[in-house]
Amino acid sequence: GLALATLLGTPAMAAGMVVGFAQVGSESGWRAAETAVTRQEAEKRGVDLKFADAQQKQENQIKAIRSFVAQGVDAILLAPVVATGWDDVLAEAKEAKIPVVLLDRNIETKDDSLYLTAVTSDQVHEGKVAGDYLVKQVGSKDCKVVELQGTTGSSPAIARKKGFEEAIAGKSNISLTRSQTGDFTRTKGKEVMESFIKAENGGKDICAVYAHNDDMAVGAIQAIKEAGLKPGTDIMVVSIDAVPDIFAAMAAGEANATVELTPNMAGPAFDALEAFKKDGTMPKKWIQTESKLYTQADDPKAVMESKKGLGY
Ligand code: GYE
Repeated sequence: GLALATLLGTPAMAAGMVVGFAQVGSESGWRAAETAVTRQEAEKRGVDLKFADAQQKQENQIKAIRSFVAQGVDAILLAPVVATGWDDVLAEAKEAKIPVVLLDRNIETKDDSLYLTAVTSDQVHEGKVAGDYLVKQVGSKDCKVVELQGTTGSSPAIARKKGFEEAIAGKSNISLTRSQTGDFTRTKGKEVMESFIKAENGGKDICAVYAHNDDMAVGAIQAIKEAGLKPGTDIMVVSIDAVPDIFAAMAAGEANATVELTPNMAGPAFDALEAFKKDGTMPKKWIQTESKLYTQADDPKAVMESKKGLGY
């Protein structure tokens, strides 16, 4: 049994591999699911996962990476909180011949050799998908949109803004009137939405809110309700991630659409690392995950149920 399994090489090719994971934090439901899936994937494959929660601070992630390098781990997973400022610490990992795989966020660097591959979605496209949906729903009526941005300086905040702006460019009836960071959290999403509502005639002048993630959208929904308006009808709600809570909101008619992002970034990352460790196989530089639009027409209750077990 054992010898055959070893010969076939199917299970646990990464068995014994020690992998450090420099995680952003636990700002969102999606993030918590990604952490859960990463732990599940590691366990399934016999990977010893060293987990470091950076509480949204780049300096903590840099410290975690330095500590992983000092421990001599076999590989590092990095979900970079912001896009810039990684060159020095990644050069240290490279020097120690420790491959780094980027998860869910991108970095800006002139030296692509500082990481093995990146498992991410096309974040500009996500913003574009959300924007295209809104443009279609709005038709020819006038629409003032407010935007809740993700963490300042993070690749999804930069790219999701860009993609959305591309979608509404040239539509003279649609304008982005306010845009501020809600740091990808429910609490800040709600707070910022409250201030938008105050500034826009008690919310009556707002036609739609575009949130860079579902958690901020859930916070915004709360703020809209407290202002005595109906989310989903008085103010449209469009966001990104596809966490179970947004499907509950869609089922209740309080959210309109979301763009799906898989929390399973670690699966493809470990696949790439296993192949690389085995015989030096170089993965594609970008392992792109899918971005699918869901609306109220997609049986949100059923989708919500189907999400359970995927880290949620
Ligand atoms: O959409 C958001 C999270 O980095 C793409 O981070 C990820 C984003 C995700 O906090 O919910």
